[in-house]
Amino acid sequence: MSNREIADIFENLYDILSADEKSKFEALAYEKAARSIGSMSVDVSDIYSMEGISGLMKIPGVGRGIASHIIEYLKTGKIQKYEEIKDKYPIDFQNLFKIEGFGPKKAIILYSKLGVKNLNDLKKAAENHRIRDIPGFGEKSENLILKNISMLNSLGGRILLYDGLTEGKKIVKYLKNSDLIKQCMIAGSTRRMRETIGDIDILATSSDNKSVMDLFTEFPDVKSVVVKGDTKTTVLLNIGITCDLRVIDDHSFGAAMQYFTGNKDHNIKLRKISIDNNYKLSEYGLFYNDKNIAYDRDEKFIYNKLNMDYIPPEMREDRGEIELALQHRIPELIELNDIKGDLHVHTVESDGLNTTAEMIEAAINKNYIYIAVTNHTKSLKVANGMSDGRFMEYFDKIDEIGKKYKIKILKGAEVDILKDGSLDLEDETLKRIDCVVASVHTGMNMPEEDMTDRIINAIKTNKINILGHPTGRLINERPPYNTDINKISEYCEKYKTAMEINASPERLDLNDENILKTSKYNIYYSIDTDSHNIYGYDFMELGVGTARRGWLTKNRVINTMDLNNLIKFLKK
Ligand code: DGT
Ligand code: CA
Ligand code: CA
Ligand code: ZN
Repeated sequence: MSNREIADIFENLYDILSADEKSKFEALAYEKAARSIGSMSVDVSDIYSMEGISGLMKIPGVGRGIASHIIEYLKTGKIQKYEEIKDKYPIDFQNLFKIEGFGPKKAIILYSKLGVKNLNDLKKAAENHRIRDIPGFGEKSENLILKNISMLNSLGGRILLYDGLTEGKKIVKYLKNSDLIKQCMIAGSTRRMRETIGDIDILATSSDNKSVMDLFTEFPDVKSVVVKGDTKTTVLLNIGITCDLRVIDDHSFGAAMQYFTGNKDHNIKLRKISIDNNYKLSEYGLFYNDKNIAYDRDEKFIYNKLNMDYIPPEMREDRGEIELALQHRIPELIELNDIKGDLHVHTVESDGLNTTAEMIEAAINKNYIYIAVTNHTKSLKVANGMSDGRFMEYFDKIDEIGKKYKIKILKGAEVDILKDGSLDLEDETLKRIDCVVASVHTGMNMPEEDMTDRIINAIKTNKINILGHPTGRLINERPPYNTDINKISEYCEKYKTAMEINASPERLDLNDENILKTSKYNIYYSIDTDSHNIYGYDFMELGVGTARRGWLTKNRVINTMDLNNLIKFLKK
């Protein structure tokens, strides 16, 4: 299927050419062609092979000139004019568009006057105050550019999953709230629950594209409109990334969701398998003898037609899932509904913001049947860590409060693993604890061998139930500790210590890759939110998403157990 590639090139040509008044009409011609080719369900290569150039010229918006570009692309995989323009303007448009108010026109002006090709050049130019004197910019926009760049850089151009998912849901809700929309869903990396998001992708179907796009650009969190078209509109959001909205034919929704969920490598492999089976897969459908057999069908239909199990979005990373699906061995992944409680929760007693009663009531609202209250221990002074004495008093209080509720309150602690691997609580105190989470919070720069020994020594005390945030990384902020995760897994298996999948947005620790690595061992996991207030419970969705990206089934996760089995596990 070449339609998408050709439409993208024409869209890019539109972006570039529309910057110049002189080529405005030419630009509009490309945009028109991009629009009709981008929404066609018949492949242009089929039209060309059956009807030649006159067939192509029947496509709305395609004249002889554009038709010959299409033919050129079909024959050579390139369009010379586009290659030349890319040579003339070697500009990283996509990333520059992430700056507020930046469209093709501004990008080309700054390239022509200052040689700005990318964000780095732009930053230097702004820092040296070379932008303020360019007509149409001024001091204010120079400052704004600097502010925008520092925001983008601090996030590496990508934002946390939680922020992308929250914003994406908000946009979908906003669009669905109008009566213009038939179907609307989040696609892309956000749907795959990747830990960071480069841009948000949303698909919608409607009989009134134009009004949908108007509505979209009026969304209150939109900072500026990057490109507005009838089938695709890109906006910059206040949270610092862009969002693509594609409005597509309702009958192609399943195929489009498959295509735009990605990832790219997964899609490429799937397309190859389609061809091997005499099908053609595209964002418009699954075609057999030019008939779209996926008309009005969902993603599952498409995977099944290709003799595969349905592959959940979180697995679509070309990490062996396609091969597994062909053998009908896709596991039944854990779901948010399987979670019966949260085993890592803080309260005001250490560094939480809500009282024990408030945290309990919020857990009841989540329909949980148990939680473990796990405050910090004494050596973690910055988090108001509790002494053994305070824990003992607190446990009396929990026994008392516990009687009032149907939900089971497990007495817990997040015990510091000290530098030598010993635990930061007396044995007497530990004996009273139902659920021991143990974590490293200090001395995080130890060499690999020392850090591995430190954690293993802690596990070997045989008093730990859950190894908290096992690698210590903070996304875009702090690298993981140096450890040998395989060796640690061996000891977790031997001592029945679950590894945590910490669901805090900036942690997601273990991450997907480490789950895939460690799940070869016969170990369990605990998906916990590490909540410091009642809203923290909502992070569970991120933890489950991460577990699904690590291919986990519910029987590997201890907080899907009923209370009796959980208590059995905790007692070892
Ligand atoms: P991101 O935005 O960097 O977090 O990651 P994605 O996966 O959301 O990537 P994005 O937004 O560039 O594209 C969304 C999906 O659209 C991507 O996962 C697969 C599909 N897609 C985009 N471009 C291409 C392409 O050139 N070929 C194929 N086969 N698929 C593509
Ligand atoms: Ca994306
Ligand atoms: Ca995108
Ligand atoms: Zn911690």
